[in-house]
Amino acid sequence: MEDSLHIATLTAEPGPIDVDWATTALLIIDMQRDFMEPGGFGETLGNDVSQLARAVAPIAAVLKAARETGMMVVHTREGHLPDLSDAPKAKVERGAPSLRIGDPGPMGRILIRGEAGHDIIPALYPVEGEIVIDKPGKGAFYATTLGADLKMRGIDTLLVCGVTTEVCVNTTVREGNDRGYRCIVLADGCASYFPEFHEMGLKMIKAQGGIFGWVSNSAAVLEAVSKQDVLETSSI
Ligand code: TIU
Repeated sequence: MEDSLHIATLTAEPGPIDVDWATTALLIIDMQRDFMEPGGFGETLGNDVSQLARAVAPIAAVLKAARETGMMVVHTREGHLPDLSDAPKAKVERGAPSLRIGDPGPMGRILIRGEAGHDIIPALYPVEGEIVIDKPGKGAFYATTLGADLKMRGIDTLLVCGVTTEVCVNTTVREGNDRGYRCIVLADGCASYFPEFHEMGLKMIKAQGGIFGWVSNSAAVLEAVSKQDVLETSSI
């Protein structure tokens, strides 16, 4: 009976999904200054970083609700060790960026752990008790403890948001789906440097009956959380 108090139905595509907040984690992907702000990795690749700002407020709202609900919260950061020993040559030498991974930039060395640019933006900064996963790849499961951390907490469902939709969010959702997690992507909590890739990235997840997972949004999560509060109040 106690368990049922955590359960809510979330409006999503391709269809509604029942979620139990006790076995759900909010997974916030790479909301780092290196992707969000001028002078970081994202801009060195030639991108307009202002395209990503729209995801911040929806994520902040869901993060607040998750903290109030007691949901597990995980933040990820893409980046590499200062000696680049975990950075594949093929990644460092890719393309023709204005600055390469490890080069000194206005926010410190590009995409290097411990540098200002590598850290999470102040609006979404982790608080004590939240897990921060440092990942060398695009997916959050590859070469990290994320799988073990989720297993320890009995998590089976992931609310996924962050940047960018078609790169690190999609890669993580595909990894999570293959590992048996129900992945629910929050459309307005994700963003891409390319609006058309954002749209297609979401479509790819929910197509074919939800081939990789579900697509929902921040308002649906807030509504589901508020209904759970009513349920708990009325049961006292
Ligand atoms: N370039 C791009 O769109 N994304 C990345 O390199 N990493 C993440 O998505 N975090």
